[in-house]
Amino acid sequence: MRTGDLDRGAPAGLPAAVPSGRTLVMGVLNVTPDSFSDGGAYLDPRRAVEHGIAMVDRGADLVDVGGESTRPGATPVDPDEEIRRVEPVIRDLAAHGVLVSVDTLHSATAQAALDAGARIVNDVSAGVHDPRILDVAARADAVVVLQHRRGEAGTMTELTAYDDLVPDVVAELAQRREAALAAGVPAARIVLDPGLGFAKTAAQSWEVLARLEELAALGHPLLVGTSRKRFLARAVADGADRSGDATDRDAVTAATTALLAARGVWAVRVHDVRPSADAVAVAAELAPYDRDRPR
Ligand code: PMM
Repeated sequence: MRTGDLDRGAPAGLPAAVPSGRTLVMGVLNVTPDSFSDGGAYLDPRRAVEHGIAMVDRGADLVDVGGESTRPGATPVDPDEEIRRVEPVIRDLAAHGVLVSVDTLHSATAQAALDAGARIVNDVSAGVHDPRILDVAARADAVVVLQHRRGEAGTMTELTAYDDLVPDVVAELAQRREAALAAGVPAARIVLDPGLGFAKTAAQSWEVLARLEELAALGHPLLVGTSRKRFLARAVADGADRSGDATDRDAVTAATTALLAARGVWAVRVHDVRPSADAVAVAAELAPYDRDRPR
């Protein structure tokens, strides 16, 4: 683990106005009744758009809009309902000049989101759930985030038996990368994500987080989502996480952002934007003075 060791640049094809040379902060906007930390808060499209813009005002560089909860055991959502939730929100945010990604498993939702102005497709199944999503992204010249997981929301907590955790995660993501390339997504538009908390125990999530250089060796920019996840609970001081309120993990989330930004990941996906934007700024202030940093 060393400064800058995860830096693989930025994906191609994003607007020139997107900052470069530092880690980006992706704000989470869940337009769902049941997401684990903010479910139900932004089901009304007007409130969702207001929250998206407020996140940009607080330092988000892009906003990830999702209409289906990915938490373990969540109820699957029909793509028609998912489109009804996310499409108006994406259209409005894009019209305000916000860079938008869509967090979806479904090709129909990805298509509707791209038509509404999203530029990034974030699929937590990396094209396993609905392989046509990769064709949709390729045709639209979108950036694609391929996240590691096993199984579906209902089964993934049972699928944590790995032969060799980090090499297995890397090999499974490498296969998804091959599927994306075969669908016509250029390598330069692929971002990889280790999928912390997805088919991983708490200890496994910490280990993957510590060993991200093995994932970076595949040569793609990394997106990492630690925000409010259960595995962080053991790092919350004084057992303050006992309330079951996921916002108790916001300070620990920002601490992970500082480390990830120092290591040069492309982006972090967070709910509470301001502390992570500050953490990125801390890493950016220190970076020029680090004589070991790869350039
Ligand atoms: N985590 C959640 C949802 N989508 N997408 C990516 N690429 N990486 C993640 O870690 C990730 C994700 C977890 O659910 P939340 O939206 O309630 O935080």
